[in-house]
Amino acid sequence: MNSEQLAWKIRRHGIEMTHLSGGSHIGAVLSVADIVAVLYSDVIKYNPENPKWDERDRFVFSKGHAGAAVYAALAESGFFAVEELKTHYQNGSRLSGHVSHYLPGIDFSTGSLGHGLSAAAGMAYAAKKDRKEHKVYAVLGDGECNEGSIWEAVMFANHFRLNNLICVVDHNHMASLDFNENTIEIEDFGAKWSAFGWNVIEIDGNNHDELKHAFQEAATNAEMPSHRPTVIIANTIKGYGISFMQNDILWHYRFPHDGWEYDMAVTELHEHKPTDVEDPYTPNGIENPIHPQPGDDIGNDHTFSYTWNTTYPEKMRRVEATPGTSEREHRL
Ligand SMILES: Cc1ncc(C[n+]2csc(CCOP(=O)(O)OP(=O)(O)O)c2C)c(N)n1
Repeated sequence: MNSEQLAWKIRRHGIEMTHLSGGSHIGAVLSVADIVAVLYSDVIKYNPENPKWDERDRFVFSKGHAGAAVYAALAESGFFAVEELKTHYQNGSRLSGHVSHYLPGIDFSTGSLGHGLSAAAGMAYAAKKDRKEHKVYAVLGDGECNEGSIWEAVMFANHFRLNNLICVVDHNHMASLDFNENTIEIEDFGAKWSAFGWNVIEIDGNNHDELKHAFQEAATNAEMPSHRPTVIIANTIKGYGISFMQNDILWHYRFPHDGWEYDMAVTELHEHKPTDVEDPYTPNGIENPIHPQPGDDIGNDHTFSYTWNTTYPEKMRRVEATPGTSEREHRL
């Protein structure tokens, strides 16, 4: 399966898994789907027959709340039956809401944000000590980078010159309740990583060509004498692929409900289905989809504030500061 096909599958499974379970984080699954798809189709060395294979690349999915994306990639890569995806979030399921290492193919349980990069850095350090060739990949959320522990790990990785560590930040500019810039300001994000000694590559994280080039560049960097760890800042859109979920914070926690929400999500996915991909749930899409009615809550901005939004024109991104008030004070 190529990366575009896998990304579509991840999105389709994500819609079904959150729909069936009433589970959260579909927006986060959709933004990271392309990153995870490219990793599993083109980048990470793994063996589903032998998940603990010593030479495998290690993978830490630090934004563990979007676990559905990884579960879908693992099932589609042969680690367990695709049918099991339907158990996501159910009592007794191995597919817990947040990523669990009880599942074959998962190296580290996550969900409590801020810990994944420390674990990944430790794995990369151990690989160096043991003179192992494998690499360690970590995927973080940008809101997650509010956690101080991230920056300890960033310094540790630079100090020990862990160029076998490749971190991808899903930079969708949103956290759980609002845009990052209205929560904790993180820009100039790339400059921060660079100041901490990392090799920084900034790309469109929903573009597979750019992702593949970035991973190649990171692999080349792993051979370089400079020994700097690499971060790929992957600019993405939260909710990417479903028009009414894009850049709307509502879909951090809301799941696609019965009716127009589920029908429209599946219908939109089918409009962009790559060839030779089968939908295991609704093979021909939705026959008579329910459409949103005029009074339905669609296309509204559900963030707590709207001083910054990638889709807003420049002049609307900041509330006009009144004389004598700094922009930051005004935002508060
Ligand atoms: C330590 C910790 N605090 C709070 C949460 C609750 N929480 C879950 S997702 C989330 C937002 C994460 O934002 P980001 O890292 O940008 O990921 P995104 O969903 O945008 O991909 C928060 C605060 C958590 N899981 N762990």
